[in-house]
Amino acid sequence: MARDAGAIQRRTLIVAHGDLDGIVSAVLVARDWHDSWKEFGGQAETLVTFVQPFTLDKVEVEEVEAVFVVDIAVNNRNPQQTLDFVERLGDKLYRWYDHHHGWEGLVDDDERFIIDEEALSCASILCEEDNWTPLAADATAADTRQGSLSKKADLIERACKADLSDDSVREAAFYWLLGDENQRSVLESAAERYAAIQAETERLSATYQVTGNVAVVDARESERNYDRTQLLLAGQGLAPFAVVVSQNLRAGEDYLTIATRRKDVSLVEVFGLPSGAPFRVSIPASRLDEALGKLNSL
Ligand SMILES: [Mn+2]
Repeated sequence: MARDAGAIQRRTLIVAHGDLDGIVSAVLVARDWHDSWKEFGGQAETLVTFVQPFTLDKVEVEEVEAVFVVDIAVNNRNPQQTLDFVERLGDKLYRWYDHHHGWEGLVDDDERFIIDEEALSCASILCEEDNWTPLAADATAADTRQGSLSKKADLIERACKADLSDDSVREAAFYWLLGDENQRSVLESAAERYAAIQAETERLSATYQVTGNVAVVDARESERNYDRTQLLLAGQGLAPFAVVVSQNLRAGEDYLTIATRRKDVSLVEVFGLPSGAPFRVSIPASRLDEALGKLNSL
Protein backbone atom coordinates (compact mmCIF):
# COMPACT_ATOMS: atom_id res chain seq x y z
CA MET A 1 0.00 0.00 0.00
CA ALA A 2 1.37 3.44 -0.91
CA ARG A 3 1.91 5.88 1.89
CA ASP A 4 1.67 9.67 1.82
CA ALA A 5 4.13 11.41 4.09
CA GLY A 6 2.27 12.93 6.97
CA ALA A 7 -0.97 11.10 6.37
CA ILE A 8 -2.54 9.48 9.40
CA GLN A 9 -1.81 5.79 9.35
CA ARG A 10 -4.16 3.28 10.73
CA ARG A 11 -3.03 -0.28 11.01
CA THR A 12 -5.88 -2.65 10.40
CA LEU A 13 -6.02 -6.40 10.49
CA ILE A 14 -8.57 -8.45 8.57
CA VAL A 15 -9.05 -11.93 9.97
CA ALA A 16 -10.58 -14.07 7.23
CA HIS A 17 -11.49 -17.65 6.41
CA GLY A 18 -9.05 -19.11 3.88
CA ASP A 19 -11.56 -20.08 1.19
CA LEU A 20 -12.68 -18.00 -1.78
CA ASP A 21 -15.56 -16.45 0.18
CA GLY A 22 -13.15 -15.42 2.94
CA ILE A 23 -10.64 -13.97 0.48
CA VAL A 24 -13.31 -12.03 -1.41
CA SER A 25 -14.91 -10.80 1.83
CA ALA A 26 -11.51 -9.56 3.02
CA VAL A 27 -11.06 -7.68 -0.26
CA LEU A 28 -14.50 -6.07 0.02
CA VAL A 29 -13.82 -4.94 3.58
CA ALA A 30 -10.37 -3.60 2.72
CA ARG A 31 -11.71 -1.71 -0.28
CA ASP A 32 -14.46 -0.10 1.70
CA TRP A 33 -12.23 0.72 4.65
CA HIS A 34 -9.54 2.27 2.46
CA ASP A 35 -12.10 4.43 0.71
CA SER A 36 -13.73 5.70 3.87
CA TRP A 37 -10.39 6.24 5.59
CA LYS A 38 -9.17 8.25 2.60
CA GLU A 39 -12.12 10.58 3.06
CA PHE A 40 -10.67 11.45 6.45
CA GLY A 41 -7.34 12.22 4.78
CA GLY A 42 -5.69 9.12 6.19
CA GLN A 43 -3.97 6.06 4.80
CA ALA A 44 -5.00 2.61 5.79
CA GLU A 45 -2.32 0.00 6.17
CA THR A 46 -4.15 -3.27 5.97
CA LEU A 47 -2.86 -6.67 6.95
CA VAL A 48 -4.71 -9.89 6.37
CA THR A 49 -4.50 -13.22 8.13
CA PHE A 50 -6.29 -16.41 7.16
CA VAL A 51 -7.64 -18.70 9.86
CA GLN A 52 -10.10 -21.45 10.71
CA PRO A 53 -12.83 -20.93 13.33
CA PHE A 54 -10.81 -23.09 15.74
CA THR A 55 -7.49 -21.24 15.29
CA LEU A 56 -8.57 -17.79 16.49
CA ASP A 57 -6.49 -18.25 19.62
CA LYS A 58 -3.36 -18.07 17.40
CA VAL A 59 -4.19 -14.66 15.92
CA GLU A 60 -1.90 -11.88 17.13
CA VAL A 61 -3.57 -8.50 17.56
CA GLU A 62 -1.15 -6.59 19.78
CA GLU A 63 0.32 -4.52 16.93
CA VAL A 64 -2.89 -3.44 15.23
CA GLU A 65 -5.46 -0.78 16.02
CA ALA A 66 -8.57 -2.10 14.33
CA VAL A 67 -9.73 -5.61 13.48
CA PHE A 68 -12.33 -6.90 11.02
CA VAL A 69 -13.37 -10.54 11.00
CA VAL A 70 -15.00 -12.06 7.92
CA ASP A 71 -16.55 -15.46 7.13
CA ILE A 72 -15.48 -16.96 10.46
CA ALA A 73 -18.10 -19.12 12.19
CA VAL A 74 -18.44 -19.78 15.88
CA ASN A 75 -16.19 -22.66 16.89
CA ASN A 76 -19.00 -25.18 17.33
CA ARG A 77 -16.99 -27.54 19.48
CA ASN A 78 -15.86 -24.74 21.75
CA PRO A 79 -17.94 -21.54 21.48
CA GLN A 80 -16.09 -20.17 24.49
CA GLN A 81 -12.92 -20.00 22.40
CA THR A 82 -14.72 -17.67 19.98
CA LEU A 83 -15.99 -15.52 22.86
CA ASP A 84 -12.51 -15.42 24.38
CA PHE A 85 -11.20 -14.05 21.09
CA VAL A 86 -13.92 -11.37 21.03
CA GLU A 87 -12.94 -10.40 24.55
CA ARG A 88 -9.24 -10.31 23.69
CA LEU A 89 -10.01 -7.98 20.77
CA GLY A 90 -11.93 -5.63 23.04
CA ASP A 91 -12.35 -2.20 21.44
CA LYS A 92 -10.13 -3.19 18.53
CA LEU A 93 -12.95 -5.22 17.01
CA TYR A 94 -14.62 -3.02 14.43
CA ARG A 95 -16.94 -5.43 12.58
CA TRP A 96 -17.48 -9.19 12.40
CA TYR A 97 -19.34 -10.37 9.30
CA ASP A 98 -20.52 -13.96 8.98
CA HIS A 99 -23.20 -16.18 7.47
CA HIS A 100 -22.72 -19.48 9.32
CA HIS A 101 -25.21 -20.90 11.79
CA GLY A 102 -24.61 -21.03 15.51
CA TRP A 103 -24.48 -17.38 16.59
CA GLU A 104 -27.84 -17.22 18.32
CA GLY A 105 -27.60 -16.06 21.91
CA LEU A 106 -23.86 -15.39 21.76
CA VAL A 107 -23.43 -11.79 20.60
CA ASP A 108 -27.06 -10.69 20.26
CA ASP A 109 -26.81 -7.10 21.45
CA ASP A 110 -23.35 -6.36 20.09
CA GLU A 111 -23.91 -4.18 17.02
CA ARG A 112 -20.45 -4.82 15.65
CA PHE A 113 -21.61 -8.29 14.62
CA ILE A 114 -23.28 -8.35 11.21
CA ILE A 115 -24.56 -11.90 11.03
CA ASP A 116 -26.96 -13.16 8.39
CA GLU A 117 -27.37 -16.90 8.72
CA GLU A 118 -29.54 -17.00 5.61
CA ALA A 119 -26.92 -15.39 3.35
CA LEU A 120 -25.36 -17.76 0.81
CA SER A 121 -21.93 -16.23 1.32
CA CYS A 122 -20.27 -13.73 3.58
CA ALA A 123 -19.32 -11.66 0.53
CA SER A 124 -22.98 -11.32 -0.41
CA ILE A 125 -23.64 -9.63 2.97
CA LEU A 126 -20.84 -7.16 2.27
CA CYS A 127 -21.98 -6.49 -1.26
CA GLU A 128 -25.48 -5.29 -0.71
CA GLU A 129 -24.80 -1.69 -1.52
CA ASP A 130 -21.96 -1.55 -3.96
CA ASN A 131 -21.01 -2.68 -7.40
CA TRP A 132 -18.69 -5.51 -6.53
CA THR A 133 -21.43 -8.00 -7.24
CA PRO A 134 -19.44 -10.13 -9.74
CA LEU A 135 -16.82 -10.92 -7.11
CA ALA A 136 -19.47 -11.69 -4.50
CA ALA A 137 -21.20 -13.92 -7.06
CA ASP A 138 -17.96 -15.89 -7.32
CA ALA A 139 -17.80 -16.23 -3.55
CA THR A 140 -21.38 -17.47 -3.46
CA ALA A 141 -20.76 -19.93 -6.30
CA ALA A 142 -17.73 -21.30 -4.44
CA ASP A 143 -19.51 -21.58 -1.06
CA THR A 144 -22.64 -23.19 -2.48
CA ARG A 145 -20.79 -25.21 -5.15
CA GLN A 146 -23.39 -24.03 -7.62
CA GLY A 147 -22.92 -22.00 -10.75
CA SER A 148 -19.60 -21.30 -12.40
CA LEU A 149 -16.64 -19.17 -11.44
CA SER A 150 -15.23 -16.22 -13.34
CA LYS A 151 -11.75 -16.64 -14.84
CA LYS A 152 -10.22 -14.65 -11.97
CA ALA A 153 -11.91 -16.71 -9.29
CA ASP A 154 -11.08 -19.95 -11.07
CA LEU A 155 -7.39 -19.01 -11.12
CA ILE A 156 -7.50 -18.27 -7.37
CA GLU A 157 -9.26 -21.55 -6.61
CA ARG A 158 -6.73 -23.59 -8.59
CA ALA A 159 -3.80 -21.67 -7.08
CA CYS A 160 -5.03 -22.17 -3.50
CA LYS A 161 -5.49 -25.91 -4.07
CA ALA A 162 -1.78 -26.30 -4.89
CA ASP A 163 -1.02 -26.22 -1.16
CA LEU A 164 -3.86 -25.68 1.28
CA SER A 165 -1.42 -24.94 4.08
CA ASP A 166 0.28 -22.10 2.18
CA ASP A 167 -1.31 -18.77 3.08
CA SER A 168 1.07 -16.81 0.83
CA VAL A 169 -1.07 -17.84 -2.15
CA ARG A 170 -4.20 -16.51 -0.41
CA GLU A 171 -2.39 -13.28 0.39
CA ALA A 172 -1.34 -12.96 -3.25
CA ALA A 173 -4.98 -13.40 -4.24
CA PHE A 174 -6.05 -10.74 -1.75
CA TYR A 175 -3.60 -8.13 -3.07
CA TRP A 176 -4.27 -9.12 -6.69
CA LEU A 177 -7.99 -8.51 -6.27
CA LEU A 178 -7.13 -5.18 -4.66
CA GLY A 179 -5.30 -4.22 -7.85
CA ASP A 180 -1.68 -5.41 -7.54
CA GLU A 181 -1.04 -7.07 -10.93
CA ASN A 182 2.39 -8.33 -9.78
CA GLN A 183 0.61 -10.98 -7.74
CA ARG A 184 -0.81 -12.67 -10.82
CA SER A 185 2.40 -14.61 -11.51
CA VAL A 186 2.36 -16.04 -7.96
CA LEU A 187 -1.14 -17.35 -8.61
CA GLU A 188 -0.29 -18.65 -12.06
CA SER A 189 2.70 -20.65 -10.89
CA ALA A 190 0.69 -22.10 -8.00
CA ALA A 191 -2.07 -23.06 -10.46
CA GLU A 192 0.54 -24.84 -12.57
CA ARG A 193 1.64 -26.84 -9.54
CA TYR A 194 -1.99 -27.77 -8.99
CA ALA A 195 -2.27 -28.98 -12.61
CA ALA A 196 0.59 -31.41 -11.87
CA ILE A 197 -1.22 -32.55 -8.72
CA GLN A 198 -4.38 -33.18 -10.72
CA ALA A 199 -2.49 -35.25 -13.27
CA GLU A 200 -1.00 -37.38 -10.48
CA THR A 201 -4.43 -37.77 -8.89
CA GLU A 202 -5.82 -39.05 -12.18
CA ARG A 203 -2.93 -41.47 -12.57
CA LEU A 204 -3.55 -42.85 -9.06
CA SER A 205 -7.32 -43.03 -9.65
CA ALA A 206 -6.67 -45.52 -12.44
CA THR A 207 -4.89 -47.84 -9.98
CA TYR A 208 -7.85 -48.43 -7.61
CA GLN A 209 -8.52 -52.09 -6.82
CA VAL A 210 -12.15 -52.93 -6.11
CA THR A 211 -13.11 -55.76 -3.74
CA GLY A 212 -16.84 -56.00 -3.12
CA ASN A 213 -17.98 -52.75 -1.48
CA VAL A 214 -14.54 -51.22 -1.26
CA ALA A 215 -12.17 -49.47 -3.66
CA VAL A 216 -8.59 -49.26 -2.37
CA VAL A 217 -5.65 -47.32 -3.74
CA ASP A 218 -2.11 -47.31 -2.38
CA ALA A 219 -0.78 -43.75 -2.73
CA ARG A 220 2.25 -44.13 -0.49
CA GLU A 221 4.85 -43.56 -3.16
CA SER A 222 3.51 -40.16 -4.21
CA GLU A 223 2.59 -38.31 -1.03
CA ARG A 224 2.11 -34.53 -1.46
CA ASN A 225 1.69 -34.76 -5.20
CA TYR A 226 -1.97 -35.69 -5.32
CA ASP A 227 -5.29 -34.35 -4.08
CA ARG A 228 -6.61 -36.81 -1.53
CA THR A 229 -10.16 -35.49 -1.58
CA GLN A 230 -10.37 -35.84 -5.36
CA LEU A 231 -8.81 -39.28 -5.18
CA LEU A 232 -11.41 -40.38 -2.61
CA LEU A 233 -14.19 -39.04 -4.83
CA ALA A 234 -12.85 -41.05 -7.76
CA GLY A 235 -12.89 -44.19 -5.57
CA GLN A 236 -16.48 -43.53 -4.54
CA GLY A 237 -17.36 -43.57 -8.21
CA LEU A 238 -16.17 -47.21 -8.28
CA ALA A 239 -17.57 -48.53 -4.99
CA PRO A 240 -19.60 -47.33 -1.97
CA PHE A 241 -16.43 -47.04 0.14
CA ALA A 242 -13.10 -45.58 -0.96
CA VAL A 243 -9.85 -46.18 0.92
CA VAL A 244 -6.60 -44.30 0.27
CA VAL A 245 -3.44 -45.67 1.87
CA SER A 246 -1.11 -42.76 2.64
CA GLN A 247 2.37 -42.29 3.95
CA ASN A 248 2.72 -40.33 7.15
CA LEU A 249 5.42 -37.77 6.49
CA ARG A 250 5.85 -36.87 10.13
CA ALA A 251 7.61 -40.17 10.68
CA GLY A 252 4.51 -41.75 12.17
CA GLU A 253 2.54 -44.76 11.06
CA ASP A 254 1.09 -44.92 7.54
CA TYR A 255 -2.65 -44.40 7.57
CA LEU A 256 -5.89 -45.01 5.72
CA THR A 257 -8.37 -42.33 4.77
CA ILE A 258 -11.80 -43.86 4.27
CA ALA A 259 -14.74 -42.03 2.70
CA THR A 260 -18.29 -42.92 1.77
CA ARG A 261 -21.36 -41.31 0.30
CA ARG A 262 -23.65 -43.72 2.15
CA LYS A 263 -25.78 -41.66 4.52
CA ASP A 264 -26.87 -44.68 6.59
CA VAL A 265 -23.31 -45.42 7.71
CA SER A 266 -21.22 -43.50 10.25
CA LEU A 267 -17.58 -44.37 9.72
CA VAL A 268 -16.86 -42.81 13.13
CA GLU A 269 -19.07 -45.47 14.73
CA VAL A 270 -17.90 -48.32 12.49
CA PHE A 271 -14.30 -47.73 13.57
CA GLY A 272 -15.08 -46.74 17.17
CA LEU A 273 -13.47 -43.30 16.93
CA PRO A 274 -13.99 -40.56 19.54
CA SER A 275 -15.00 -37.92 16.99
CA GLY A 276 -14.81 -36.91 13.36
CA ALA A 277 -16.89 -36.62 10.22
CA PRO A 278 -19.22 -39.63 9.73
CA PHE A 279 -18.41 -39.76 6.02
CA ARG A 280 -14.61 -39.49 6.22
CA VAL A 281 -12.17 -40.87 8.77
CA SER A 282 -8.48 -41.65 9.13
CA ILE A 283 -7.13 -44.73 10.92
CA PRO A 284 -3.73 -46.46 11.07
CA ALA A 285 -2.80 -48.47 7.98
CA SER A 286 -2.29 -51.55 10.20
CA ARG A 287 -6.11 -51.77 10.37
CA LEU A 288 -6.48 -52.33 6.59
CA ASP A 289 -7.63 -55.97 6.79
CA GLU A 290 -10.07 -55.14 9.59
CA ALA A 291 -11.37 -52.17 7.56
CA LEU A 292 -11.92 -54.28 4.46
CA GLY A 293 -13.79 -56.88 6.53
CA LYS A 294 -16.00 -54.32 8.24
CA LEU A 295 -16.78 -52.28 5.14
CA ASN A 296 -17.59 -55.40 3.12
CA SER A 297 -20.11 -56.53 5.75
CA LEU A 298 -22.08 -53.25 5.62
MN1 LIG B 1 -18.46 -18.49 3.54
